[in-house]
Amino acid sequence: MTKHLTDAQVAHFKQYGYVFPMRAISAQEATAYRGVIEQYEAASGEDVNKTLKIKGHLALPAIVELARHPAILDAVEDLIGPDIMLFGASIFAKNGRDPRYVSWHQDSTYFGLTPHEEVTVWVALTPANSVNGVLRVLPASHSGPDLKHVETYAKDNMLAKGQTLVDIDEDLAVEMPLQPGEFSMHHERTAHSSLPNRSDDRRIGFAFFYVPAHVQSATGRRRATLVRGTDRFGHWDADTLPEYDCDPRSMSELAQTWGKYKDGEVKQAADMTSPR
Ligand SMILES: O=C(O)CCC(=O)C(=O)O
Repeated sequence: MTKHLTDAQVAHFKQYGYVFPMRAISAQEATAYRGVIEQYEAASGEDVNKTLKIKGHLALPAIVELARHPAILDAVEDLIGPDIMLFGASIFAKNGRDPRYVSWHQDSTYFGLTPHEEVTVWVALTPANSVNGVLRVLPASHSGPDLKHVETYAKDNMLAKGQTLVDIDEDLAVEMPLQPGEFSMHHERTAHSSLPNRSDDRRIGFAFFYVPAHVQSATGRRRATLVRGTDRFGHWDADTLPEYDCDPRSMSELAQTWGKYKDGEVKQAADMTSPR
């Protein structure tokens, strides 16, 4: 018995490595989350794409709450089972008329997890569509190995290293349009990307990275948060969750983790991992 996804959606995810659209929260709630983020952004004076990355949930209790939303966790449970760790969270916010894009990439090459069972939930806080740079996937790309990425560090690429898969057949790409409050899910090996925002308003999504508790870091001990079930494995130290907005204890952990990721300490783990 599944909790949120239909059997057909579970089968689709297994075969193609993605599924959408599912609803987490109402459109009004999504707009309220957008407000929380934009307030944080105004107060910090910095582009959220530079701050709320990899452990973005550590800045704001509201984001931890969204990551723990029962509708989202029910769908995650349908794919990876009842013992769920939140390994990370990143915002992808494009401004109106923003030339920035996300190149084709697989998260598995950079997350350093073993085995490869991570599932990303991308929650839309604004509409996401063909005009404003919707998330796109390459169906069934999750069923192969980790592929070679070229690190371009290209100016308008929103990825820290401009990591890019070569030889992608764009004609095979599937867009995952969402309304505010809806979410999509993709496997960590599913190749994905997005184009610039050609609309006047922002396109904002928060990506949450979940693993079953038996998945471990292939790059030394790291931190995560048990969001559902029981951790019988103890592979992860606990995140320092924020008790209030910008709690300095969790902000310093966020900055440290994002810095390590950006600066390359979390390396490709493909050689150390099992195929799926
Ligand atoms: O939101 C985007 O444009 C890209 C998202 C992404 O790369 C991810 O969710 O892993």
